[in-house]
Amino acid sequence: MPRIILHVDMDAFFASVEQREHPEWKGLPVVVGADPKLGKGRGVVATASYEARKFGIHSAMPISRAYKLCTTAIFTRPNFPLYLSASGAVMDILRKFSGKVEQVSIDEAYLDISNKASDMNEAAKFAAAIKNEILEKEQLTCSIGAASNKLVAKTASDFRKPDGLTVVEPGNEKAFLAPLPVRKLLGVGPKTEMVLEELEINTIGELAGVPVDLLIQQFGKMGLYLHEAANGIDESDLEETYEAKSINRNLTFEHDTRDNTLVLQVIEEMSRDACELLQEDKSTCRTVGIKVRFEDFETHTKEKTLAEPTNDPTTVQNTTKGLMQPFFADKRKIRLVGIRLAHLQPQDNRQKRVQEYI
Ligand code: TTP
Ligand code: MG
Repeated sequence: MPRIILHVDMDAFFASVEQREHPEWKGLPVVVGADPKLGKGRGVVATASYEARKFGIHSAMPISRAYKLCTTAIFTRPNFPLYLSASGAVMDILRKFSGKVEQVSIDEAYLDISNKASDMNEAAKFAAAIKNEILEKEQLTCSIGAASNKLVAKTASDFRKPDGLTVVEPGNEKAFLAPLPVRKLLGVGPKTEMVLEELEINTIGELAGVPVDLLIQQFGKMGLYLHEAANGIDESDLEETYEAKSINRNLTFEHDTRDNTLVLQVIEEMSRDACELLQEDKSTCRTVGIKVRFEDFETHTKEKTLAEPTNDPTTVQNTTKGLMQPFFADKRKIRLVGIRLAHLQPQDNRQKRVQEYI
């Protein structure tokens, strides 16, 4: 039975999160990166919204060049805590869909769904459900590739961006890759591309047709990889990554609400529930945080580092409720609240540390 692997990659990730937080930026060219300082700025573009890409702006481009290409774009500095929080929320969703997940970067992951789908038809439905949930819960789009291995799934997720879904049937791996330029093959950088170009090898299909000996002669061990990859062969398994050491609880209200008592009640319950988990696990947390999303999707997170690690529900409840208070001054209705307990450590850690000093 062929495996079924999905590769999920968020679209223009940092820029899309910024557009979500600033709905008035939706549909406009947004460039996340260094300060352009009216064209005199140093530093580079982290990413650009698809609207900005139409002007030729892309990741790693000098910000001064991006400014020249589109002076009217919205230039904004990166807000990493915000992207990490969005990334965590997306990864939480992916982990609900499959127990076997490999997070590759802040905005991409592989899922092995061999046990969840029996063919690519089912895989496509599964992928569509993931896209739906990420859009509904996080208001973000992603592109997904489905294939019998990681290499082809990753190439497929990039095939129709943004908001794409590309399925490669088992047996079609080689044919799918063949027309693409060699640069699209994972592991082929500008240097390898240049050497291949000199050999008049421009497409992956052409590369697949080169005898393996010749490639080994030219590239050493990498030659064998190039041969297999160009032929759509990749036996590598997922290197499973596990959730960061934190406990997260989120709730989207049935109806956006301005009922502070209800919000506090939810936060109290989530805090108690999370503390029970800590106690069962004989662990404590050092950092307590909350998340609030308003009706327009603007999202805020706030954290507090405690003087002492704890798993005491009252302490955690008082902290989360305290962090929540300033948000009640806002006139907007609340769409979602969440809590996060982080910097988890074993309960007896402190004792151990004390013993070390004796
Ligand atoms: P990518 O997935 O490479 O790019 P992207 O999500 O912005 O766009 P695409 O739709 O093509 O996937 O990278 C994810 C994030 O990593 C990106 O939003 C910003 C950051 N990043 C940088 O900071 N510098 C870089 O050079 C690249 C490539 C990405
Ligand atoms: Mg991406």
